[in-house]
Amino acid sequence: MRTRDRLRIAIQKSGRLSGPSRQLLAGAGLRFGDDGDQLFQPGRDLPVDLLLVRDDDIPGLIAEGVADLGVVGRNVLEEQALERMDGIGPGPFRSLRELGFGRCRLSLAVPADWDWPGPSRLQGLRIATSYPRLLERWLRERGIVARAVKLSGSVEIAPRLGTADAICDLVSTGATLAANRLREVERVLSSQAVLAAPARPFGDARDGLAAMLLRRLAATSRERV
Ligand code: PRT
Ligand code: ZN
Repeated sequence: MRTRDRLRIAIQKSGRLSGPSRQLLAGAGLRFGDDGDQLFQPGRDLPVDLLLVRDDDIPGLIAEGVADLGVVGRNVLEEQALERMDGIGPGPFRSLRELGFGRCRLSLAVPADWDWPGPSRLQGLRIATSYPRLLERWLRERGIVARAVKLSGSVEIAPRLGTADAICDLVSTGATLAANRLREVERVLSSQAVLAAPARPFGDARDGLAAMLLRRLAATSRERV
């Protein structure tokens, strides 16, 4: 593998995580030059550069070595780790630190007028989700055979459209579920933004830079207490 002496951190370009991710890095004393580039911003004082991308692309960029670290929801990181795993051996990513923002949960929800005797109610049904691997693992652990129907957006309208019976989607306030007459019944994953890294150390100057960043993040979170 090619050695590098600069650390590249990927964050979401625009969305729920982008503001808090920028604040986090600014709080750790990192400043980036904005030379009009929409994707790449070089570090001003330290050899730490920024990549601005879609959140879903972050695990793949880390796996391919294009980015070294990333700020991404545990929901996205774990789903893509399962996608890349062969069932044996360790996963491709490590989560270095929980970041305390982007909190949400991946939950199962059913039409509000259903009885809920428990997870077995899902047996044989179709469940719409953007997170089929996390859902399938949860179902498998409970011995339930159901079909995950992968949708990339508007998951909450699937039961009304008749494309699925239930959904498994991210929830924060619960307002979206209520507006779609759905009831949250089971939690599949608790999530928040994490600092993600490859499973193995870099073996060059990037390890020291990542350790410095972690020390600074620990110091700023202590100051906030
Ligand atoms: O363009 P890009 O792909 O980068 O962005 P995106 O649209 O895929 O992501 P974005 O910005 O919506 O979310 C980024 C990350 O924020 C997610 O991967 C989660 O880790 C985290 N997060 C936290 C959430 C929510 N809270 C959340 N509430 N992501 C999505 N939602 C959605 C949810 O899917 C549902 O549609 O908000 C709706 C539910 O919200 P409530 O408050 O009505 O329950
Ligand atoms: Zn996304």
